[in-house]
Amino acid sequence: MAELLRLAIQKSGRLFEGTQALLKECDIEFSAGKSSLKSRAFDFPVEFYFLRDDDIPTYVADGVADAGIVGLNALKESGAEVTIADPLGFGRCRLSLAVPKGVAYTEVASLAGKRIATSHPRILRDFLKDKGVGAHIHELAGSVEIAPSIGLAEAVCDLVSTGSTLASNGLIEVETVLLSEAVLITRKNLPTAQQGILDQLIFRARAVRKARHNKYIMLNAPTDALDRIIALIPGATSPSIMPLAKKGWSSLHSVVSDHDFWEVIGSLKAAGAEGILVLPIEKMIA
Ligand code: PRT
Ligand code: ZN
Repeated sequence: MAELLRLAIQKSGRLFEGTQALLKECDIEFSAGKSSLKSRAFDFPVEFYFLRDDDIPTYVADGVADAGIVGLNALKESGAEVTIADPLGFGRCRLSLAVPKGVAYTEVASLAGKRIATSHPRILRDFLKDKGVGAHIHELAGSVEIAPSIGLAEAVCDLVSTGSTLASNGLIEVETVLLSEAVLITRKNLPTAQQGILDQLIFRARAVRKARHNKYIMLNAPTDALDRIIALIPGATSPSIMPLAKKGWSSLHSVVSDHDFWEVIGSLKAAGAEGILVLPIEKMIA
């Protein structure tokens, strides 16, 4: 039987969609019935294990799965000994300390002797130790944000993305403990065959991620304005330039980062570019 990479992913929840979308863009597709625990990818040597996110780091560390996709927060909280092979750029959130509105807070030391509710006790304990602050950690499995209003704690340490959950519970975010995103993890001492499959997966994921952050741009400009325009969009290697039927004009194709995209477009127009077309890129290989 051909070698497979056993990849553990979240069965359902906040990481499932991002995981599936990334894999799809990598041309790795699978079907997952509601009750299935395993599934084989079409056209790629991966077998998926559908698990709860909290279990993924241990499954990988124990070698039951070869690799996994999990939030950095869940990985750190598990303490599992695995290797982070690649950050994946989705599932971004932060683990933050928050206190009720109106409570005096100046620094972490303000929490000395207080009770802090969290579902990330290990990360919080390490953070407080690092800051030299002694506080009581009250571990909760969920609904951490309601702890202060029911008198269970004076502060919380919880995951935040938009901040609306904290706000609607009258809490103010005061400190970032950890920045998190989905990461690809692997077990130690991956056999050569599985390492090869993992490398292909990483290669594809990077090409997809790079493409997401760049756009293909086509524009027309007077040939004598090209030097200024090229300086604005140097492209991956160098822009392509083609003469237009209109004398003294050229067409230029290049790649532009989404980072300062609108500013660059403004500068291109000011430099004489016309008929600017911007297209999404599917894959980008350096
Ligand atoms: O069933 P299973 O155990 O697999 O899932 P789960 O319920 O434990 O986890 P799930 O699906 O909620 O989250 C999985 C992972 O998604 C987390 O470990 C994080 O890495 C990541 N993630 C990203 C988040 C959030 N954003 C997030 N906002 N996980 C949780 N939240 C929660 C947060 O706990 C709070 O209740 O969303 C609320 C805050 O959201 P905002 O937008 O109001 O700030
Ligand atoms: Zn979970």
